[in-house]
Amino acid sequence: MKIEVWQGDITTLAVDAIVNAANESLLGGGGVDGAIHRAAGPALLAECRQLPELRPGVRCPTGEVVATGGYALPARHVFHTAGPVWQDGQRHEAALLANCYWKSLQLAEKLDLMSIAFPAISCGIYGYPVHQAARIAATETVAWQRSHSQPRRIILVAYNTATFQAYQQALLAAGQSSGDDEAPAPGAAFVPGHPASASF
Ligand code: AR6
Repeated sequence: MKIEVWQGDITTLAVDAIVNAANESLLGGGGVDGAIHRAAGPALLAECRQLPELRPGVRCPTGEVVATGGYALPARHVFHTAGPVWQDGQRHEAALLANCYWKSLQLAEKLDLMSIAFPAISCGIYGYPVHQAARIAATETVAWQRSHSQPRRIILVAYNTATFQAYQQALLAAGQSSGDDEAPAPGAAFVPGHPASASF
């Protein structure tokens, strides 16, 4: 298998887990977080409110991951992670962003999940430069897939064409060649015929 890149709305994906680019409070927000809460329905926020606060207002420290149900989403689980706010690149942003990916994959393996989809964590409101973030997403997911058998399907979701292209470049740089060298896994057609769908 290769890391897949898909352009579109992550809330439509029927995968075992979608990752939410949340904030430390886990009480919702804009961007993909807002879209996920709208699509999941109010039960998602109710579960998030029940999660313990580690410090006042912090249910998920930056770089960590917390799982909830998916409720009205086609995905079974939502993995909420808080990406770093981009400052100047000197505040451990890269290591924290790498943790978001790696710890989500560890949690997926622990929960025995087969498929996971990531949005471009930190690349919207949090201002992370897209090409740098794409390099981290590609490096972490390719390294994971080389050393683990599960989750078998790892999908990087781009909401726009620039992010889609950044992922393609970053996956090539991470050593994943383009081209279709393997048949898709059974049940892989979660978005049949989507024009911007690509499998690497
Ligand atoms: N499907 C896939 N990707 C999406 C979707 C969608 N429906 N909507 C947006 N994106 P952002 P962040 C892309 O801002 O930078 C929230 O308020 C978007 O184009 O959602 O980590 C949280 O509560 C971008 O590429 O997340 C936090 O406070 C990427 O998702 C804060 O924003 C991430 O953009 C987190 O900021």
